[in-house]
Amino acid sequence: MTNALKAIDLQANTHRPAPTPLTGAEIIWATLVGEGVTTVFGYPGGTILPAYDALRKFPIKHVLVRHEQGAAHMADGYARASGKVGVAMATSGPGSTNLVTGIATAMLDSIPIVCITANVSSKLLGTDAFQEVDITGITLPVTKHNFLVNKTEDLAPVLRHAFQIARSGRPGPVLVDITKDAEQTSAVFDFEAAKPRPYRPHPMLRVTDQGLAEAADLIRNSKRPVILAGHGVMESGAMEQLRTLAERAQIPVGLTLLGLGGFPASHPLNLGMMGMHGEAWLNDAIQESDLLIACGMRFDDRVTGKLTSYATKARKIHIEVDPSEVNKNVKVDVALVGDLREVLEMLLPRIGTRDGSVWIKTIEASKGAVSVRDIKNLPDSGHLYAAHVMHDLWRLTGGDAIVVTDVGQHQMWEAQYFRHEKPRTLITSGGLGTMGFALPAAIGAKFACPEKEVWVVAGDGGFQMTAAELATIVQEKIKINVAVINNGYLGMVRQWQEFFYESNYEATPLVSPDFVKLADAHGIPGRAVRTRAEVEDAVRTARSAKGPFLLNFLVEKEDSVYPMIPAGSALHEMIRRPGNDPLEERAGDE
Ligand SMILES: Cc1cc2nc3c(=O)[nH]c(=O)nc-3n(C[C@H](O)[C@H](O)[C@H](O)COP(=O)(O)OP(=O)(O)OC[C@H]3O[C@@H](n4cnc5c(N)ncnc54)[C@H](O)[C@@H]3O)c2cc1C
Ligand SMILES: Cc1ncc(C[n+]2csc(CCOP(=O)(O)OP(=O)(O)O)c2C)c(N)n1
Ligand SMILES: [Mg+2]
Repeated sequence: MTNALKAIDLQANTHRPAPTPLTGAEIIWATLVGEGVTTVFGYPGGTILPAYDALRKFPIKHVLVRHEQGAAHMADGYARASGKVGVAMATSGPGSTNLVTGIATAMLDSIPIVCITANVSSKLLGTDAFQEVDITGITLPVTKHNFLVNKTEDLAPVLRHAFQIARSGRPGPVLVDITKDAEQTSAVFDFEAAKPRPYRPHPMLRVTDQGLAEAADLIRNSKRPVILAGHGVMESGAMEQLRTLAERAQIPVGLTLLGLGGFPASHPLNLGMMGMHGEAWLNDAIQESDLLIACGMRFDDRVTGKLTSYATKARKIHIEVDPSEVNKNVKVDVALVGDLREVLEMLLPRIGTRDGSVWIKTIEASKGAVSVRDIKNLPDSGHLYAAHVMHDLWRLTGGDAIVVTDVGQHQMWEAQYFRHEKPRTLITSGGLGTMGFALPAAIGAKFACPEKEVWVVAGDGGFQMTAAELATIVQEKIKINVAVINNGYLGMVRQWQEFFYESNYEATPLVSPDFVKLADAHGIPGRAVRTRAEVEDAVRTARSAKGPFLLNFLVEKEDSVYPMIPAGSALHEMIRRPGNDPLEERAGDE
């Protein structure tokens, strides 16, 4: 057994082994092992070679990506699917700058990842040496924190601190940049001694008795309450507590895009997604509400529309872990600043049963005919709509799959028509809205949950941004199904051009390769799907294939996502689907 592996034994923690001298390169891996990391996503190069050279001594799986952006998205997808910290690695210069979009994507959605980059040797720093960039400077605004390490003895404490920062409080990405000489020289490795000081919550994190009492009073006296549940439900693991609150007080629940799956789609109190492309009845209910209970959501502009006319009749309770989010976009009456699950556990004993039936019936009535129309029963017009594809994908997988979407119209149709029952089954870039996210993030999700069925749902535009990662799927021999929603356009931008720029389709018609042939070039089977009648068999074939499978859905080219609140308009000022269209805005249940 090498010294390095002996050092890893200390994970067992049964006794404290003697501190061991290791090279910096070995310390990186030994610390990752100690932190419980089993998989990293990365791409090598000159300055990070010492670390790659030491990798063979450690029980860590390295996934070779095709572009470092893919490594960051894979780490992100791994974190979103598992709730653990994802890890990406890159070399100096272009390797590290290629990570930036992936880091910003994780930052905007509060995802815990640690990115390890190498830099030139410390004596060359600041000399414009070959492949030198100031990656800590570049990523300062898009990381929760970052470090530059140029001393081997600092490596273990800094890396351990990085993991603590990434996963504590409001999670987020942390970057650790390591000079080449710090990888090459040796120091004593003592995992236990490198433990960071215990995480101390922000001093403003406090939930007072008075705050809890005020919140309970508001809930008791409210006639038209709505719970707004967000991504924080998943991040704090508060699904049960949220459900108890909703059921006990009979309060309907609306979800943000990133909150989907935090409350079961089939639950009678679930009103679906709120906001720009959310359910009309939910947006109307928010505008009519007298009490909003925001749980782990940050009142994003896609959610509120025009702030001055947002839910003006409602008092507001905000349960949120990051004090800087409170009163940022929407002024609230009661702020309970802390971890959502803990706060709900403190609040629930004060919540009694309520009769919410009048308000719930009012909302039900506002759904009108839309809620009872079943998309499957609409006559087949010969056209294939993305909505059909999403609905069938949900039906045929029994909703029991992880769906990783890209960004655009297909992302919104997925949110509307695939009904997520469980947390962490929708993985999507919400805050940055990063095209190219889906394929690499799905690879990360599959490594996190190898037993789960994983589907990529991507547009023809975004898929081309990171399609090179098909080769990673093949090299790693993993089973992922890919659904390209191919409308021949950068569809979401085309929709904005149609609505707001007099249908001037500048730079949005898109010529694509034959995606089935592209898959074939990678050794991945595929099929083009042109009609609704073919969807079911195609999905079944993809699911039953042993390896990855690609479906190229050639859908209606100029369909739009409805409803839509134009940017800057009030929540109730929705553009609705024009009448007599073959598709209703929303499908009802089966
Ligand atoms: C094309 C496009 C269209 C979109 N349209 C819509 C739309 O129609 N509707 C919609 O909802 N979104 C839409 N989005 C997504 C939108 O931009 C935001 O990403 C999303 O609304 C944010 O949801 P969130 O606030 O729940 O999650 P986040 O942005 O992740 O915020 C989570 C909040 O929870 C807090 N939190 C984290 N952990 C905890 C914890 N343990 N305890 C308590 N609080 C915690 C965080 O501090 C943060 O404030 C769209 C995105 C795109 C790309
Ligand atoms: C990296 C990046 N560049 C540009 C955009 C702006 N944008 C948002 S949606 C979209 C169109 C996406 O087209 P496609 O992938 O074909 O999906 P569709 O909307 O057609 O479903 C564009 C260009 C973005 N979100 N991300
Ligand atoms: Mg498209």
